[in-house]
Amino acid sequence: GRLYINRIFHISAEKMFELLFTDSHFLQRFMQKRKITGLVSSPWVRDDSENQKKTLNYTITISNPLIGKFSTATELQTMYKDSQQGQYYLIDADVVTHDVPYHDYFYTSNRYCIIRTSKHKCRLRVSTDVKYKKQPWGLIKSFIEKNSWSGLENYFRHLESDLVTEEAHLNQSTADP
Ligand code: YK8
Repeated sequence: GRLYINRIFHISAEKMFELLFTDSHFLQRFMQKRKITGLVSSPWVRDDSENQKKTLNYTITISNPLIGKFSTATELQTMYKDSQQGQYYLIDADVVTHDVPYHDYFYTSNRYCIIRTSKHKCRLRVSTDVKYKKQPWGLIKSFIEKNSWSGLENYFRHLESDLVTEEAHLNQSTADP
């Protein structure tokens, strides 16, 4: 796997969860900028193992002539039961892109960890793994990985920088003179 974000924000853990995992204005704006459209999401539902699950469906814009322009995607988010509101949130988000070549071979698993470090601060860690449902040929595997890592790197770089901007906005009104 790869670690894409690992930093402390001057944002409470609860607020960070709200920004990333609810229908927040931040997420709406971010998706709009990344050209992710048609978002339909289910509410959180508790399953037999006490974890909470939620499904998102959306269309991503790829604009790579070799791959295509768009793909529908399904993201299954699992919030583990060890999560504690305002303290600690552990969420796995498994993303399947349905309309890209070799879509039946792989999916991406993103792990989001939000840890309260003080009343107004949290650490956000996001790590990602490309997972296989069936083993592809070596050449195809490296093709999948090259494209996935570059797409993910780009996505999370933007997410981090937008969070830094959001952090500044959230704190400017409350900052000490
Ligand atoms: C989520 C992983 C792979 C996929 C893409 C597939 C190319 C396949 C190439 C062939 C286009 C928002 C990605 C990056 C699309 C975007 C996905 C996002 C960023 C030739 C093998 C969408 C997080 C996420 C997870 C997986 C990403 C896809 O919140 O390269």
